[in-house]
Amino acid sequence: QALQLTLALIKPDAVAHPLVLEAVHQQILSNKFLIVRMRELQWKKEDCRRFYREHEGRFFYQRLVEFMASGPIRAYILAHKDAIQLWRTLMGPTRVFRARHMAPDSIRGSLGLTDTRNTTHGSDSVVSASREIAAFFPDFSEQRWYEEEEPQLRR
Ligand code: DAT
Ligand code: MG
Repeated sequence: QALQLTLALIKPDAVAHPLVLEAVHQQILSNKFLIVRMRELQWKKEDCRRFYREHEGRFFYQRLVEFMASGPIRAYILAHKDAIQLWRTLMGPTRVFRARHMAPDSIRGSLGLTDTRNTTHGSDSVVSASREIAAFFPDFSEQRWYEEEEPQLRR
């Protein structure tokens, strides 16, 4: 089966709490994602604005930017069959009320704090995965990975 790449983030609310960080990491491992790259970093507000530019003008945009720049985040490039959809399903709905009620066992349903402080991010399409992987891992060549690594990893 062909593998797909996605970008996953563990947001500042979750990185700040070792048990929460570990719980999210365990979800990645137990669902048999391949961790292609992983790094921790702290973003400046300007980086957050660029990353979330599609939400510019929304009422939560400023809050979101401040939150994402408020502490360290952990970024992963993950590989799996249908990685983008699988990771989004594991995360659960964006908003905490919906997550807790509709997907209580999901990452956001069990660990999310508020609509903004919702533990994780996942790319929502192949196009955004490419853009987001490049934003966090500028030295990583997605094309090279699909051509040279993926054929050896799939099974
Ligand atoms: P997702 O992170 O599920 O892709 P999104 O792209 O619509 O959701 O929004 C990006 C982030 O913005 C989201 O993870 C948290 C914040 N956000 C979205 N909707 C919000 C709302 N109604 N109130 C507060 N924060 C919100
Ligand atoms: Mg989104």
